[in-house]
Amino acid sequence: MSTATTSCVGTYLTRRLEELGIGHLFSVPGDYTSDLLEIVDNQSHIQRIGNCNELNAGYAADGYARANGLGAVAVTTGVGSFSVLNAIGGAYVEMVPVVTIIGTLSNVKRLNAINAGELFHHNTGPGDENRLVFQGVTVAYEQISDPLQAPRQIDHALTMCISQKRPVVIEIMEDCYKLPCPDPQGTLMPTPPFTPLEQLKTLAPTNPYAQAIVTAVQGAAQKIYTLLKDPTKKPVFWIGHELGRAGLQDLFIELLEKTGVPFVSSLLGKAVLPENTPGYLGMYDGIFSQVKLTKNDCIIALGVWNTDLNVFGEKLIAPLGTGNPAAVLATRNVVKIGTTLFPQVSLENLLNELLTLFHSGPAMATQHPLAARHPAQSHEADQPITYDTFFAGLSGYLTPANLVVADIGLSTFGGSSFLTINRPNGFLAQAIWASIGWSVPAGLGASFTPGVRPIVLVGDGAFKLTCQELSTMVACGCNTVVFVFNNGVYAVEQMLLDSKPFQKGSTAPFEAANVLQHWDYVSLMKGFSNNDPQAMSANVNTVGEFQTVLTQISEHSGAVWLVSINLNERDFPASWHPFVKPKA
Ligand SMILES: Cc1ncc(C[n+]2csc(CCOP(=O)(O)OP(=O)(O)O)c2C)c(N)n1
Ligand SMILES: [Mg+2]
Repeated sequence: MSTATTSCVGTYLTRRLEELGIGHLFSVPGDYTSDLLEIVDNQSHIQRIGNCNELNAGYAADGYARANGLGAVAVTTGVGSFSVLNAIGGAYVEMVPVVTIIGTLSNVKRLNAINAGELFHHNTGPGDENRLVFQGVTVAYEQISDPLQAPRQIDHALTMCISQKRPVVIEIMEDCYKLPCPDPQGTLMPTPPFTPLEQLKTLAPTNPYAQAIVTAVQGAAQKIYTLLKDPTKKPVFWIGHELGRAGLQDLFIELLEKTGVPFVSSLLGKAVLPENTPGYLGMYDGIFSQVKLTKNDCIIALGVWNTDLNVFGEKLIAPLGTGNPAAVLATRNVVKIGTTLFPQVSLENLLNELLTLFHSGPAMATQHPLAARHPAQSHEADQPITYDTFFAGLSGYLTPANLVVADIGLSTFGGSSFLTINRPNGFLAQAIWASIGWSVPAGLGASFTPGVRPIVLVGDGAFKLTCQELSTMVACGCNTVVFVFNNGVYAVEQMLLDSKPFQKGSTAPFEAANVLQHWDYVSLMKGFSNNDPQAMSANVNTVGEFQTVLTQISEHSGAVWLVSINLNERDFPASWHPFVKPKA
């Protein structure tokens, strides 16, 4: 029997990535990684994308993963890996599956470092520095030095990534990429981080642990069922991004149809379901909300994470022991109802059990009249552009082919709730980790989704961190549209410090640390693209100019656009009004 294989460590990895749907690898070369990039270019179907720096490559892999299911980035050790860390921290916290490949010292060099004290470039020592740095932000870390063990290690890391939906690192010694190894065997499949309900029910008669989980799932479902059936409670669903990450939208839609109960989204869960879904009332994001909810409402939160930015300025979810008996929080495999906790209850098992309860009876009538949302307002063409007129204009322009990628700034909070997004998972924001500058590279990553034209919304301060990826967009023939909110300040920081400069008629100065150097965005685009005709840019000062630019963006559908939305530095989205009050 022949034992010949056609794989080496590098092709094994690229084949596995291809099987999992990776068509693009974000990267910056380095001598510890170059052999791998050569293999990607010459022996795989993966398109290598050359980024301007490793942080951007990491954000791009994150945006790619949010839009396509899995992302990958390859960097060199130390100088590259330490730069990509911020992006991987965000992916870990927000449950985005990203594979980071780090090229490191060969075994021989490592032994020289240990035995002869030789210090190699990009290294802090001979040891395990990457593992130490990444251990808090990965669910698997594999260090490959033996090609015969590489298949097992690669398969383990990738399986963890697609199962836990969180980042992993595969560190490969520089002399390993081209060494022969066994060919891939079988297909990698995710293993869910919980046991499916049907299986638990089969095990339950003889397995007390399974029985305890079934009891918890059934107890939680029964309590929620009772609340949903009681029209005096006026229940409302509040959905979060966990519903989208776990792909449970269809189950939730079935529940909506069975119950007739309306729903709101969280900021993180915005557009998990298309926002024209019957029963959608709008976004609830704390003090910015158009939809008002209180602690006393019968809120059934499904997959909502209790984060400070998700419920900005309000505490809707009371601590255990003080809760509203009709408030439900089902998230991270625990269900909390009033003062009772039901552990080990995954969202999927809960939804399935609830649907079983509802299947026996007829669908309930719609319980709430649906709210009319954001009535359209007309604006004069010569009116100066503001956050509010921008969002009103963009909302009317978006189609399901657009994916909105929003950075952290005044516009994310409140402003984005004025956008109606009818594409499922059509709104991406890094709204927990909240690292400014994420959106431009993440928009690059999302641009490789077939049939999608991403619209990036970014403040001028955030833009300055990572804007070089505009040039990568041009190099890759993307048609991304980037709107920069050019207000010349770190407005959010000023709001949080002291909102006085934003009060009506105020002439109070901004804190010096929050004032930005102005940029010429039209010239910048010319420089970044080397005057490529497919790189377009414009200034927008009025509502009329905005409408004109939107028309041009549609006409030049293959071009990358950078549009400067020139705002008064004291402007803010109307939803910030509750925040703009004298400092106590
Ligand atoms: C990497 C990083 N550095 C600093 C911050 C703190 N920060 C949060 S918002 C913000 C200002 C953003 O300014 P800009 O992009 O101009 O948006 P605006 O506030 O003007 O809407 C800063 C500095 C952060 N979140 N991330
Ligand atoms: Mg700004």
